[in-house]
Amino acid sequence: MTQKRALITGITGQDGLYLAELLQTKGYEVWGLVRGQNNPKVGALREEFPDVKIVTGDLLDLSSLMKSMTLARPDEVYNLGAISFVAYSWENARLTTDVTGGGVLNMLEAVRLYQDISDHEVRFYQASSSEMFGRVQEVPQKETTLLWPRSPYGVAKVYGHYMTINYRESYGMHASSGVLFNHESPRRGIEFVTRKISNAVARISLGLQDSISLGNLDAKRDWGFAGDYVEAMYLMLQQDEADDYVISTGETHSIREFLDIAFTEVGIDDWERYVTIDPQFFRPAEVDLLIGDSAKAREKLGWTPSVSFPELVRMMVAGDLESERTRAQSAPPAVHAR
Ligand code: NDP
Ligand code: GDR
Repeated sequence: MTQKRALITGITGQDGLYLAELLQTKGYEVWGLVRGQNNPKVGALREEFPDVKIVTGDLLDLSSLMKSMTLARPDEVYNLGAISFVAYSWENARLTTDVTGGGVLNMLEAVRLYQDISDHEVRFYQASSSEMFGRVQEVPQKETTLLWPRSPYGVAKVYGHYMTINYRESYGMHASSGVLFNHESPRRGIEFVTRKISNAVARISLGLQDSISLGNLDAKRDWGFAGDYVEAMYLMLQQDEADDYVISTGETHSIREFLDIAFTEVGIDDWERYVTIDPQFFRPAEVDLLIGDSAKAREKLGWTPSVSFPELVRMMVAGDLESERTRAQSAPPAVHAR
C-alpha cells in the first residue's frame, strides 16, 4: 500500500504538533506549512519532528498554498492555521478576518484547483470552533445549534465553517468541519488562560513568581485534552462521507475550578492570595454557557475523550513544573553585587 500524505497548516501550533505526532505514528508522510522568513518555532519543530517536511507559505497568499499542494501532493489537508486568540481578535479584527476567515477560502481554493489539475482526490479538514456558538441558543450545543458568534474571531470562524460546507455542496469535495470545544495541553500557548495558570502556578511554587493577574474567573468552558481532539480530526477524514461534528467532553468548568485543582497540585490551598483581577483581561463580549454534545462523533466516529478535567489540569501543571525546573537549572548563575 502506498504511504499516505498529509499537509497540515498551523503545524507550529498546539494542535499541529499533536496531529503531526499522530499521523506519523500511523505511517503518514507529514508536510507542514510554516510562515515567515525566520519563524522562531521552526527550530523546535525540526528538533521534535525531524521527518516532517516543511514548506513555507501563508494562508493570506493563495499562490503559496498552491505551491504547497503541488510539493506535498497530499491525500489529506488539515487546515489548523489561524489567528486563534479570541482576545487579540478585537484588537486586530481585520487581520483576524483575513487569516482566520479568508484563509479558509484560500486553502479550499488551493485544494479545489489542485484536484482539478492532478485528478487526485484530497480530503479537507477545517478547524471550526465552539466560539461560533457565542450567544448560546441551546444547551448543550450540537451540530444543528444556531450560530451567534460574539467575537471577531468567532465571526471569522463562522465564515470558514460555512465556506467549507459550501465547497462540499458546490464541488462535491470531501470537506469536513470539526466544531471543537476548548482543548488544552502542556503545548498550549501561554496566552490562553489554562496554560497561563499552569505556568504561573508552577513558577509560584518554585519561588520564581509572586502572583498572577486574570480577568473573569467565573467564565466557564468545556475543556478537553488536545491529544484526544486530534484523533477526532483524523477520524473525520477516514469516513466515506464528509460531515460536520461537534467534539467536546460534555462537562463545563469555571476558571475558579481550574485554579483550585492547579494550586492544590503544588500544595497551596489558599490560592486567592496569589490571584489579582485585572480589567484588561475582561472581554468586550463573552460567550455564554459552553457545553458540547458530541453524541454524533461518539456514535459515528467511535470517538471518546480519554482525559478527565482534573487529569488535564494536573498534566499541565506537571508539564510546567518540569520545564520551569529545567530552565532554572540551565540558566547561568546569577551575578551578585559585592
Ligand atoms: P495555535 O494558536 O496554537 O496555532 C495556530 C497556528 O496557525 C500556528 O501554527 C500559527 O503559526 C498558524 N498561523 C497563524 N497565522 C497564519 C497565517 N497567516 N498563515 C499560516 N499559518 C498561520 O492554535 P491551536 O493549535 O490551539 O488551534 C488550531 C486550530 O484550531 C486554530 O484554527 C484554532 O482557531 C482552532 N481551534 C482551536 C481550539 C482550541 O481549543 N485549541 C478549539 C477550536 C478551534 P505561527 O507559529 O507562525 O504563529
Ligand atoms: P477562548 O480561550 O477564548 O475560549 O478560546 P482563552 O483561554 O483565551 O479564554 C477562556 C476564558 O478565560 C477567561 N479569562 C482569561 N483568558 C485569558 N486568555 N487570559 C486571562 O487572563 C483570563 N482571565 C479570564 C476568558 O475571558 C475566557 O472566558 C480558545 C481558543 O483556543 C480559540 O482559538 C478556540 O476557538 C476556543 O478556545 C474554543
